[in-house]
Amino acid sequence: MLKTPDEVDPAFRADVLAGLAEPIPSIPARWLYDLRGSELFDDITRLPSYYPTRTETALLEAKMPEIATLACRDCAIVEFGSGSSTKTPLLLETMKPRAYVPIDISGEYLRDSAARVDAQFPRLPVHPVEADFTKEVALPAAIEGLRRLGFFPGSTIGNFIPRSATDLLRHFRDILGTGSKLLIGMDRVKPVERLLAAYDDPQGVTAEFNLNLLHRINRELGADIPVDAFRHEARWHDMNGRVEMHLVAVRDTAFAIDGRRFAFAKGASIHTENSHKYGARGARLLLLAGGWTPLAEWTDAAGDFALILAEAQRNRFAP
Ligand code: AVI
Repeated sequence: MLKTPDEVDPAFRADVLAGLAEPIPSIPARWLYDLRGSELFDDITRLPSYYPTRTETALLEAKMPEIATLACRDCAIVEFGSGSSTKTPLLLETMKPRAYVPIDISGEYLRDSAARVDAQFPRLPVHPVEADFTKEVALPAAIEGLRRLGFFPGSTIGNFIPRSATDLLRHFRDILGTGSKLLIGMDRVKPVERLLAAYDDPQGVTAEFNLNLLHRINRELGADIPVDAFRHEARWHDMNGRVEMHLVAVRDTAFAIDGRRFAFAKGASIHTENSHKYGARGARLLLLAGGWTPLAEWTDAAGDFALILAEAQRNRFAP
């Protein structure tokens, strides 16, 4: 559906114009998720080669009684970026929290998922908050006085460069407060072939997800990007420990956005996403740097994915 100029987020336009003019052209990954992008991401989570979602879900199913005992006694669960909230029922069933606070930037998704949780858990108070969790978030007054458990599944933390990931974890600590806990999903480093297969599936769904960004720019910003002049590429950046998504020009090409011209020589790329993978110690160090002390962690038998429970302890400086 074509958006009128008033409906287009000005930050999208600004990020695209600034990002494409950078010496290494890039566009922030959050713009991958318009309605079509979110549908395609949902499809990705069901692909055989995309292991994170099913591994994390199985891990939650298998370990939930133990996680619940350590994580939540009479607590309020605050979910950051609840999206379609598919993993949430597992927590709610076992933890029996006193309240559930889903936070999501998309009001539409939020209302749908809150309604689903309401229907499934009629006695649970649900307080949806429509907000960008990277910015200021006011928690509902109704959960004042309750212990808090933050829930940040899916390895979404991996989509932030470590510096921003640390800022985000500190921000979660500020939102939830000292003494709160955080249950976070983190994808592990593994052989490159498996990582690349997860981000470049033979069905081409991830390619469509990545290329949808160019369609979105054309749709919303009235651009004339020849989408067939680009192809999806997943790359492993060993030094930075991440899978990167790029859109690579397959021929020399040029296009205009808002009257500004951009030229890409064959082989040049637009960097569209990072997905950092952590080893056991790296993951814990990231949490510690963000103000969260790891308490326990769970991984699947193959060690593909980790769920870590951490606590926002009062600051203590040795000795
Ligand atoms: C949302 N996020 C955790 C996904 C990931 O694995 O980094 C996004 C994604 N991009 C391509 N495939 C999945």
